[in-house]
Order: sequence, then structure tokens, then C-alpha cells
Amino acid sequence: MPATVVCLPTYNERENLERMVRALGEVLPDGASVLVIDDSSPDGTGEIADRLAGELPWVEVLHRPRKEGLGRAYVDGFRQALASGAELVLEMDCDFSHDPADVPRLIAAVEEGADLALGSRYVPGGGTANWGLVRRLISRGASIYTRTLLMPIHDATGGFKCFRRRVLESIDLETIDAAGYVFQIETTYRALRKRFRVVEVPIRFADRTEGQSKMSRAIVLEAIWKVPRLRLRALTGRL
Ligand SMILES: Nc1nc2c(ncn2[C@@H]2O[C@H](COP(=O)(O)OP(=O)(O)OP(=O)(O)O)[C@@H](O)[C@H]2O)c(=O)[nH]1
Ligand SMILES: [Mg+2]
Repeated sequence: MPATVVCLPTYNERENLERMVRALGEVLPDGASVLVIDDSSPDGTGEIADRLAGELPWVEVLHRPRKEGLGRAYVDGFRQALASGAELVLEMDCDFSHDPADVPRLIAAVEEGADLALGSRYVPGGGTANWGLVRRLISRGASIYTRTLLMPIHDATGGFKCFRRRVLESIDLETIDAAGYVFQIETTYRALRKRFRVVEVPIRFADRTEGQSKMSRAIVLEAIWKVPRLRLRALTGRL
């Protein structure tokens, strides 16, 4: 089994973190580990992560001094996962919107030949449960916008992914300035530009039941202007 690291970014996930780590422990293959990336959550999530890391040898914690958005947290986490020798690097949310039971299917897609597997709500067999109309419209709208301007991916903003090491090594993570969802779009777009094989694996996405969403207007606005900027950069040879 290739060395595998699941990157789990957290900001105020006190109610979810322990349950998520233990659920991952049930499904992860031998040799896999979990890297919690906590941005000094004021609710004490970082201390829970430290306790779990003390108890479970396959759990590690990266403490970041402040919240700078998901994109920065992921870049630091990916860097640490690569430095630890990971061959497969996964990312997922810690709020149970992404089902830990789907992790083996994402890993299998990469083992069957993909370079990047995306958990996808908008391919047959995928979907969202108990999301309000506004969230559904924003998410669908973002995917249609991205499909029109950038790339033939059905679910471009999802954060449930499995990267082969060489993808992360080739897409120049340090130059990604995305903070919010557009980070997900940008990593996939860069992988496609480098001609990596990207596949979408159907997932059922459930709304969180515990804790607060960090979704904001700023995150949506960032995606609206950075998607065309990505296209422009590609057209002018700067990507
Ligand atoms: N380290 C870190 N984690 C973050 C940050 N923002 C969000 N997260 C985590 O990233 C994951 C996704 O964030 P959510 O708050 O669920 O945001 P979302 O999925 O876009 O919104 P909902 O669908 O409403 O849940 C969760 O595990 C969060 O705790 C951040 O700035 N830093
Ligand atoms: Mg969420």
C-alpha cells in the first residue's frame, strides 16, 4: 500500500474532529496517516488534535498561527505530507459533509490509474443531501461557471480529493494565492494543464449537522474573479 496522508483542515471543529479521526481509523489502509491542519481554532480544536495525536500514532497535527483561509492551510499541509514521503495525499472537510467511508473509493480510483480523483456531487450517482436552495444554487452556479470558462469538470469546487504525489510536485503550490473554494478549482485546473489524468468519483455530500460553516461572501467573490484570471493566465502562458 503506498504511503497515504489524509489532510484534514480544521477551524472550530470541536464537535467533529474526534469522531472524524476515529471514523477514518476504521477505513484507512495500513500505513495511512491523518494530518490535522488547525489554524489556532479558538474553540480548542487544536488541543483535541494534540490529545488524539498523543494517543494514536497515525495522527499528526500541524498548528498554524492564524486563520488565513483554506488555501493556505492546504498548501502547508500538502508540503508537510510530501516531506513525510506520502505517495497519495487526500484532502477532505472535517464536518462529515465528506463521508469517511468514501475514502477507499477515492484511493482506488488513483490506484486504478488516475493522477487526481475528485469526489463529485454532479456526476451520476452523486448528489447533495439537506442543502438549502441558496447553497445548491451557489454550488451549481460555480460548477457551471467553471465548466464554461475553464475545464470539463462537473464538480470543480469540491474539497474531497486524492492526489498522486507527482501532481502536487508539478503544480507549483507556492504560487497559488487562492484562499477559498477557488483553491479547489485552481489545483484541478493546474493538474489538467499539466496533462494529468483527472477522474470524478460520485459522492453523496451531506450538510454539516455540528459546528458552523466558514463559507462567506468573500469566498464566492474571490472565485468569481479568479476563475477568469486563471483562464487569462493560461492563455498568456503564465500557468
Ligand atoms: N485550517 C483551516 N481550516 C479551515 C479554514 N476554513 C475552513 N476550514 C475547514 O475546512 C473544512 C471546510 O470548511 P466548512 O466550514 O465546512 O466550509 P464549507 O464546507 O465551505 O461550508 P459548509 O458547506 O457550510 O460546511 C472544515 O473542516 C473547516 O473546519 C481555515 O481558514 N483554516
Ligand atoms: Mg463544510
